[in-house]
Amino acid sequence: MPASPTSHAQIEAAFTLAVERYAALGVDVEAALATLATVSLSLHCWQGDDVRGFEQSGDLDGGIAATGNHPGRARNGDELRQDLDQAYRLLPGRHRLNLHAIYAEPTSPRPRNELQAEDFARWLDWAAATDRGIDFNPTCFAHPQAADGLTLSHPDSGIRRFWIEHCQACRRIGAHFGRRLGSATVTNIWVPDGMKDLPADRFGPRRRLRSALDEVLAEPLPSEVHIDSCEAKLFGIGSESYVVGSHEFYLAYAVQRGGIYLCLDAGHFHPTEQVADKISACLLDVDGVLLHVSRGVRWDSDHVVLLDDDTRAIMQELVRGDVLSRVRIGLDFFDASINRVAAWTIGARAALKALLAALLEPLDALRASEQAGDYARRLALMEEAKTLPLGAVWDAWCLRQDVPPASDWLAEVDHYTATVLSRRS
Ligand code: RNT
Ligand code: ZN
Repeated sequence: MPASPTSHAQIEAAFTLAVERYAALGVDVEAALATLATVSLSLHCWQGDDVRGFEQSGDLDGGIAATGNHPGRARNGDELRQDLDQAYRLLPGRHRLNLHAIYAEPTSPRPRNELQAEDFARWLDWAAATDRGIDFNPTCFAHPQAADGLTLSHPDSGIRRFWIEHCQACRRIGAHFGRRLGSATVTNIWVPDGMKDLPADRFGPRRRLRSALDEVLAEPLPSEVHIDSCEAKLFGIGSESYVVGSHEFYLAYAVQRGGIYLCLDAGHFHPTEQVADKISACLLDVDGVLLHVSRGVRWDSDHVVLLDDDTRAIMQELVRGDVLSRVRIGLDFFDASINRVAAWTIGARAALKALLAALLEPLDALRASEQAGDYARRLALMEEAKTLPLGAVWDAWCLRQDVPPASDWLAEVDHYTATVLSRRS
């Protein structure tokens, strides 16, 4: 049964009361909203088509998998942009696009190591027209040259060369996006390289990856238009025993090299490790952090992000540490078993709500309790903060930003599904 739209008068009334509740704890709701307005998520294009891309060069591999067969998948750039436009219309704020190299639209097929900015002209024009920044990713998987599960660390110098050239091309394309859009593109390198079973040599591939990265990053690009990032991982399907680009590998690399961001993906660590705890440790000596906000269920399953403890803890760290300016927030999940536009919307709205919750923490009171050594008060305030009227502020924010509050967005997705998605075979 379709829910009736939420009453705007009720939202306004609840907001007024909520502002008072927060004020009583020393929290300025308007200041929190002003900060929230400055933050852009990078919405990942690959949720729209189950990480397939447009090359048709091979099935998804590299140890990642999109499971499910929900109808309505975007089959080309126009459909994917149309779906993204629909998702963006349901998100308060202005958000970026996170694009992968396999979403190129060249006029005639072009190998990945020869990709050029013009192959993304349609994405660029679309982003410019909607005033969105673009972030970018080389695609070092789903390709015959990655069939062994090794790319930048491959023992064959020809294969290594191919992926070095691909990553170099992607950096130039990323810089072109950043220049054209007036907002620095983060180009994030993730390679799947690893081994299913116990390697005899753990050093060799890491040495090769390290020198391949040095070559990839050799060309200087201005930081106003381009930011480099590297993404570590614990394991993948088929790389259970050894991942060349592990967290320690990239953390050390980022520190010794300088000038690059480290990507922390919420699904890329042992299940009891907390990405939230790593942010302050990394940011002391690394230039910046790119987050891949994701939700692993038992493994790096890339489930749709929710307003759960892990996501909330990550956002709390950004606010408590006052590091929003050195952190880019990307989303990374791909669920093919549910409506894909709804998946984007659920995940992105959850990430924004988590950020809003963090901005609405009674931080002065928490810090004062901590400084006084009153840890019972600190714990009590954190606990009470959980049931403050976050939803009332969120709904009012959605109204102000001219997007549907509460679950009203579902009606728009239903309409879009009936008129657009259900017509795709
Ligand atoms: C894989 C990494 C990587 C990918 C995307 C598609 O485990 O998380 O970020 O999900 O590049
Ligand atoms: Zn990721």
